[in-house]
Amino acid sequence: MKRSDRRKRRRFLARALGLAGVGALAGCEKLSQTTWFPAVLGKADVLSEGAAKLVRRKALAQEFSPEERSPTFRSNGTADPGTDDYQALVADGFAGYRLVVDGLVESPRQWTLAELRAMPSRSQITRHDCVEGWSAIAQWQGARLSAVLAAVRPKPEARYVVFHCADPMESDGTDLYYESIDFDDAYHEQTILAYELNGQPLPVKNGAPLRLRVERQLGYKHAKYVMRLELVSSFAGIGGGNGGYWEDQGYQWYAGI
Ligand SMILES: Nc1nc2c(c(=O)[nH]1)N[C@H]1C(S)=C(S)[C@@H](COP(=O)(O)O)O[C@H]1N2
Ligand SMILES: [Mo]
Repeated sequence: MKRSDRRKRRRFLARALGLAGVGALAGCEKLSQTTWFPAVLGKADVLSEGAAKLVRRKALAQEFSPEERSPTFRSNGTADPGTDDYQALVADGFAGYRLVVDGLVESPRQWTLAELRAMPSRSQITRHDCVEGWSAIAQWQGARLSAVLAAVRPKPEARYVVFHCADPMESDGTDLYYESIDFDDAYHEQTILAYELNGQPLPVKNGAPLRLRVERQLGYKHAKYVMRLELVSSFAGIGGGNGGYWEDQGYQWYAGI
């Protein structure tokens, strides 16, 4: 191939890649004999890998039928936050509960449980997988996190949603459990702030009155006793700085199943 032809070919290939991705290469012959082809193909692989990852992040977790539900759904980690503030909430049936949503948002606000129940909702029967080696299938109903976020209007620099919980992890009442997810998961179809388990108000042992369900990830990401959502651009200054209580002990931040 003459050098000018090669240049033309390269321009063609660049355009084809830009428009149609790596599929556009199928009709080109003897491309692998050129020295520049492997480099371009390498880049195309990175591009399509990125696209595939996006598709995977949007994919739904498996859902089950009512008959497939586990006979019981156990509790793990905190089974009762046990603080005076939490006891007071339980005592009046969570009438005094407010979900606070603030941080990098245009209009911070609070929701009562009744207001959350009036938000766009979703019900789903999914399998919960804990790293400690147990799984259970249950039905969850809750407000779509996407609807809650739309109401507060995230600022452009917001990248993560941090879930601040009511339960202290130290006996002196400090080190509250917390977790975080990115916007791919926050806007995922199955990501809800659940207030019902198997058709009943969420029991205290499972995170009453509100817990996160983020079905594409492992159990420890599903924050229970959620009191506040904080939108942030980084985890610096929150807990140990790794985006979650267990992450601060060395667990992976992205715990995909
Ligand atoms: N606030 C809070 N959220 C939490 C935990 C916890 O101890 N505190 N434990 C996590 C872990 S490891 C798991 S497996 C699930 C357990 O949920 P369950 O108690 O409803 O079974 O909650 C997760 N969310
Ligand atoms: Mo877990």
